[in-house]
Amino acid sequence: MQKSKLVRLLALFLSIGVVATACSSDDSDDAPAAPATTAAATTAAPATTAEVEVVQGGSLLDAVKARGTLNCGVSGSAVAFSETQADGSVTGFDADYCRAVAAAVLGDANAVMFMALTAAERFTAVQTGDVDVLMRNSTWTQSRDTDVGMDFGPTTYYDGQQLMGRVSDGFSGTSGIADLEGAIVCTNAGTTTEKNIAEATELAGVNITLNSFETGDEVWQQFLDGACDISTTDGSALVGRKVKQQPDDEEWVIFPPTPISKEPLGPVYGQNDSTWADAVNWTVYATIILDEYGVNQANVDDWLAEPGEVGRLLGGDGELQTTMGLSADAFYNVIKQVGNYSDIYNSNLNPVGLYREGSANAHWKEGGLIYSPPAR
Ligand SMILES: N[C@@H](CCC(=O)N[C@@H](CS)C(=O)NCC(=O)O)C(=O)O
Repeated sequence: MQKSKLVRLLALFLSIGVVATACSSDDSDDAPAAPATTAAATTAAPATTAEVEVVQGGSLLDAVKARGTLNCGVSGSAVAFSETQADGSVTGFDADYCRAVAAAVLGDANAVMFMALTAAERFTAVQTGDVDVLMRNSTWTQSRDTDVGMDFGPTTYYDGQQLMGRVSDGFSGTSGIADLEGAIVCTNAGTTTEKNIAEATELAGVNITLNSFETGDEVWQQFLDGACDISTTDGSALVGRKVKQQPDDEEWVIFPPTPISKEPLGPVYGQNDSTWADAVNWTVYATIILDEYGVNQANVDDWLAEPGEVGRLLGGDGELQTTMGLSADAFYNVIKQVGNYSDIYNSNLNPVGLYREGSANAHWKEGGLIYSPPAR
């Protein structure tokens, strides 16, 4: 066994020991905790089952390959990002990134077991190993990255928090925090958006009533019923919900023009498993790099003989993929079965009116932030 691997395994055994000790006072059960149902539980200590699975297999990458399916956490009700359909299938930008990882790791984009999670449940599901990866409009923050046993992958969607109000209440596209005095503001429990709005109004000396709900559907029902003056969350979710619930209505208005926060959304997985992290991260990077070259789902077969970076990523010279534990054609499978970044973005987000052009999600050569390290 390589020394580095041995050291890593020892570190994992030690971390399990620490976790077991930390849990012993209030949690004698060895089974993974059920997903949390309250916001407070998002900081629960990790259970050990997934980590044991990782130790035995060396990495979650081996465990997922042995299982043959990817367990992927999603929202299930985030319009255009992950929506559970009547037939049980899940569609959307985040759902497609679950499929992309399955295509890379398992050669089959359909080998995904989706798990719908509320905002408050999602991080416990990562910590316990209930999901291998979370693709659930989850914002990368310092506390989440450092406090609760998780690592974050590359940002797939640069978002920011905005608010939705009614024109008849006096709100317009240029309204701001200062206009919220006395408003009943609704959002989801266990989110950055809940914290951001509380902080922003407090700092501005504006008094609001903040009501937090477990699911997005509850928030929107409250807003529709008139029980909330304002609904606030990631701007993309406001746009999606407006299109879904009030497509032709000018009454709902989104503001302020510049979001009140940064919400970089992307994959989340258990910490300290860099082999697994590499598999997820380079899946995302491959969709970005191949997009730069114009290699997409429709034309990928025409590029197979291409030299250089495209050839390396598509498997002609696929040593980089095999070295990281994937098949040489792992990223060919991603593009062929799911698509490149633009394919995934445009097919899911254009229909609700979200476009890359002019946004932070544009290609870096077009003034955006979507950028990948080189494949070499
Ligand atoms: N990005 C924020 C918010 C994520 C979040 O859960 N947003 C809610 C409010 S839109 C959501 O996605 N709900 C699904 C829905 O809109 O139904 C975070 O990571 O805390």
